[in-house]
Amino acid sequence: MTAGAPAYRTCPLCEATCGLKITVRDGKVEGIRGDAEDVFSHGFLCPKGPALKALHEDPDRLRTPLVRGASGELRPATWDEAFAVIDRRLGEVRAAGGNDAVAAYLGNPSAHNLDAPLYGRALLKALGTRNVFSASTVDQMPKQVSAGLMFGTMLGVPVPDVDRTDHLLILGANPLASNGSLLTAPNMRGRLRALRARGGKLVVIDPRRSRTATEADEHHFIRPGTDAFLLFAMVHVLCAEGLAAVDAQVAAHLAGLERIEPLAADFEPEAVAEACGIPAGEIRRLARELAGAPRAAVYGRIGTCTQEFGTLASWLVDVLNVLTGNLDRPGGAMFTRAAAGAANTRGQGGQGRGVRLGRWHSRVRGLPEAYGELPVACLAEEIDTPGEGQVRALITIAGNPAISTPNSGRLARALGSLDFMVSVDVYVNETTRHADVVLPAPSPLQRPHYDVALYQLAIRNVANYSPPVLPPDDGILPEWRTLLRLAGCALGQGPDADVDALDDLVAGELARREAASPGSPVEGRDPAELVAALTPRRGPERLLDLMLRCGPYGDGFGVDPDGLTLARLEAAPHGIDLGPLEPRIPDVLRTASGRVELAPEPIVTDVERLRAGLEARGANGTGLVLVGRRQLRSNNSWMHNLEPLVRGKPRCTMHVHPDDAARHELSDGGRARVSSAAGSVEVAVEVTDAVMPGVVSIPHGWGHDVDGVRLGVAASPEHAGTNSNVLADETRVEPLSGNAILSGIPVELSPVRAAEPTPA
Ligand SMILES: Nc1nc2c(c(=O)[nH]1)N[C@H]1C(S)=C(S)[C@@H](COP(=O)(O)OP(=O)(O)OC[C@H]3O[C@@H](n4cnc5c(=O)[nH]c(N)nc54)[C@H](O)[C@@H]3O)O[C@H]1N2
Ligand SMILES: Nc1nc2c(c(=O)[nH]1)N[C@H]1C(S)=C(S)[C@@H](COP(=O)(O)OP(=O)(O)OC[C@H]3O[C@@H](n4cnc5c(=O)[nH]c(N)nc54)[C@H](O)[C@@H]3O)O[C@H]1N2
Ligand code: SF4
Ligand SMILES: [Mo]
Repeated sequence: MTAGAPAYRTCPLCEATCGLKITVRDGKVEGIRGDAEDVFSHGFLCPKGPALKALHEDPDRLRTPLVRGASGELRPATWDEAFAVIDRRLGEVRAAGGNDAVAAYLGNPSAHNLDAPLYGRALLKALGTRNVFSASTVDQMPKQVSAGLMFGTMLGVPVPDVDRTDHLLILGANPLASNGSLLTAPNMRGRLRALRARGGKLVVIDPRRSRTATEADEHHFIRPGTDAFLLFAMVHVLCAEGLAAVDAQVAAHLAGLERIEPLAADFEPEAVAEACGIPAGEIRRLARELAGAPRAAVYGRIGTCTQEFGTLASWLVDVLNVLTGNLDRPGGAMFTRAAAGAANTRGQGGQGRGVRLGRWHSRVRGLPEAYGELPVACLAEEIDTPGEGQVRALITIAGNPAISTPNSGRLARALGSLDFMVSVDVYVNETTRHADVVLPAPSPLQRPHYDVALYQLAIRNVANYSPPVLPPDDGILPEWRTLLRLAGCALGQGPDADVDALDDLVAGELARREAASPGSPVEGRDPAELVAALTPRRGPERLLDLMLRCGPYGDGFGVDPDGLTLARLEAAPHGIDLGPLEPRIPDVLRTASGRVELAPEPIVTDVERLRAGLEARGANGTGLVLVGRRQLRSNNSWMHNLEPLVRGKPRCTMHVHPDDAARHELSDGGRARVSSAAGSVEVAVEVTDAVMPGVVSIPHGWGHDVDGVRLGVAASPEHAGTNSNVLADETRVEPLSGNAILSGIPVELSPVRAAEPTPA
């Protein structure tokens, strides 16, 4: 029996980046606990962290490539066989339909590892397709659009300084279940309790009394999709009562302030109260208390994004942060200064190019691109609508769009009709069952880790690198090699391109960009010399070392010998704390004006739609609507095959308020039929007053009992659940961001009576 020293690893499953302490004996994981010495999480973890063991050992987790055989079955194959098929069939599709005939979809876990962010870009570039989709347009794209327009970069999103604030207003987020989003902060429960213990106030706005709401000083139910009305009314109060007090440093770099008051004019609390379901007096008090708190932050997340006015609501969150003097000051909403990967960490007087949206449009519906991708709500129609530019092949990477995107029924049919599909994934699930080739990715314990994306949104500046805990399974390729080999096919280099040579190109390109970047510590240096200095590293570690060394804390390849390198992170298994957030305006800004754009034109224009929406509410804002919810032991669509997480009472239930249950003759523990414009499902009913009247809630990510999946646990009748995105209407997107509207879907309910005995 050999038990090595414990291994330390950052959990890659959500945005909280908890440190794990993993004991391994004889090559097997013995136990996973929170790492008490982790500089950021201090031992905190949730039940999903230890489930990495079950994930690693899951017999259904893929360990070899699969190729669809003549009989139509996916069967094990060698990598060479798999790539030979990919090279030939992708080549055929592109020869017949051009580059745009191949679409790509990147799912959520690709933001949680090193490989996809660093090498996915190389693959997309090689594919040269405009049909790039991701989970971002069923998630945070509205915030990225509002932040991009206001501050100039897509990840320049202010995060609430939770540890120092006196007043936190949360809308549409439930960090006690989700562990935070666009807010990297392990142990949010502890942090929120500390906020209250020091005399601070926590206010939650949510159509459900969420776990976070039960911990708050104050919770207000809000009618789904009406956050922009509420927030505008608060802006109105601040302006009308002379409570706006912009911070002096921010005021010196601010444009558009004078446009805010007139824009808010129509949204007085009395005008929006009924639509929101929050009395006008309460709205006034919320605004006054926010303005009166010494340090306060407004934070909105997915409930404020996946809705009709997502970009407006996301923008108004930061308008309130500006007007109350809380943007960019300790205890307010601040910008992280990440150690690696952020485009805006060096001072350039704040000037930049800003963001350009809508550089191209989707073929069928003409929806605009944002940050190089099209709304995933268009994916099905791009596949099933004939004509030039029709998508005939799809590559999915770490994504399950068949469950996570709107109108799953139509998308499933579309996926089934493709000429060719490749998936890089760890399971055969609702999406990858349609693939002709499935390429496995290693388990998280078999790969190195650094949260390039999430550390850009952390409430402290931190850096933590984890080496692999276990050696790879025999013959499995690291994901970055798979992505580069796919790129090789797309580049016409055949099925076994020289991956190391491609990797050298990627590293060379990154070094070239750094050397050409004004203000970089390596500005003007020879890129080849920089890459040579990273020897013998390659792959993601080489790129990470390069980014760290050129980053704001880096050694600059000799400029600051005490600066950060990957080697220093390797010597610090519990991570390195780089300190609390500090004010960063103007240096963080990358708008063309070099200012915070408080009233960006596309957003101002959209206010007219909001006014119309308010008028329309009066007439028809009273029907039943559907929202989602997240659960601590679940992670989107893909961790339901792990027995330790799904055991216990069924989680995929519809929450219905007792009044609505009575009206629709639904009973707790019974079943209901739920119908919308897009489809209809049957779901288990849970009657609870934790959801407001007029609203029902079904968690997304379920509905695993479909043909062809290989999910022994998840697909079983007791765990399969219901796919709520059958109900989401893919034709409804938020116009500025193209984000799908998943919250506030009009539905109708009816009881499902116990099955009548079927006649023999
Ligand atoms: N109605 C409704 N729909 C929603 C949401 C909602 O709130 N309501 N939320 C939306 C949000 S926020 C998101 S982010 C999306 C998520 O949408 P997706 O990203 O499409 O779905 P996930 O469930 O995260 O699926 C992740 C996939 O990656 C695979 N996987 C896991 N680890 C790895 C790995 O290391 N490498 C590779 N290659 N594959 C891996 C899993 O097997 C799974 O197939 O869903 C969205 N859909
Ligand atoms: N355990 C667990 N953790 C996760 C995930 C998971 O699936 N499970 N997914 C991860 C991902 S991909 C993401 S993006 C994050 C998301 O993290 P969060 O944004 O915290 O997501 P939720 O927990 O779904 O909380 C959203 C809340 O918005 C409310 N809501 C719905 N509609 C509206 C509305 O119109 N207005 C307002 N004010 N509220 C509304 C819902 O009732 C819900 O309580 O979580 C991440 N963490
Ligand atoms: S909260 Fe849970 S899932 Fe998220 S990083 Fe921590 S242990 Fe992992
Ligand atoms: Mo997400």
